[in-house]
Amino acid sequence: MTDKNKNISKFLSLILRHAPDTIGLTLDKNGWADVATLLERAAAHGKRISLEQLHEVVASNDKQRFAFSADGRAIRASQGHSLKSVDLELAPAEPPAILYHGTASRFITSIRQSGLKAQARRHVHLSAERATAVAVGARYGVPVVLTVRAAEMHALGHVFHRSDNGVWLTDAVPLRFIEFP
Ligand code: HQG
Repeated sequence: MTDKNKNISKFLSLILRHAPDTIGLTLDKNGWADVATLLERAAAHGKRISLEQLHEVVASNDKQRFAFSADGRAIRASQGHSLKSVDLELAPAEPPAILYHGTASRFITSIRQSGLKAQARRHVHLSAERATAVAVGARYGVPVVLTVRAAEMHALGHVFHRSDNGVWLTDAVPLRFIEFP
């Protein structure tokens, strides 16, 4: 991603995951924003993005964070929302035996007490690859990778979803399913 596209991606993350109201935009209940309205409201708030640029950002995004609707008229973030009102309506999915969660060393004492809980976001985020978890954890400090016995959780009735960009989501991970390094 170029610096310019990264900047637009950050702006879209803010608007489509957390705070559409900062530019007077509303998302529908499944998190979709009308593309024309998004570009118009963004421009009115000093953020000029062309339709072509938007398509480039979506296509070149390193984590494929955004997706267009089938008709191309709407756009949404594929995961990572904090907005309580958004329901992505992802189908439940069967996770692999093990999933990883990347966190920072300073959160370990708390996680050892209460397990993994969604903080500002709607879900706890897990990944199938350890390397992804290292990068996720490094955002907050010295990374620590926790191993989650996902298949066992699933067998006991915990619901998992897989976002369109491959992130595994669940409401919370109780302590007994977590292995610490
Ligand atoms: C931690 C990025 C204390 C948790 C990434 C994490 C991801 C606890 C932080 C996506 C805790 C929440 C999400 C407990 C969990 N006590 N701390 N009981 N339970 N935590 O940002 O997973 O680049 O909401 O370990 O790639 O870091 O934005 O979640 O460190 O997919 O597209 O509380 O964000 O994607 O932090 O990251 P976050 P996350 P994007």
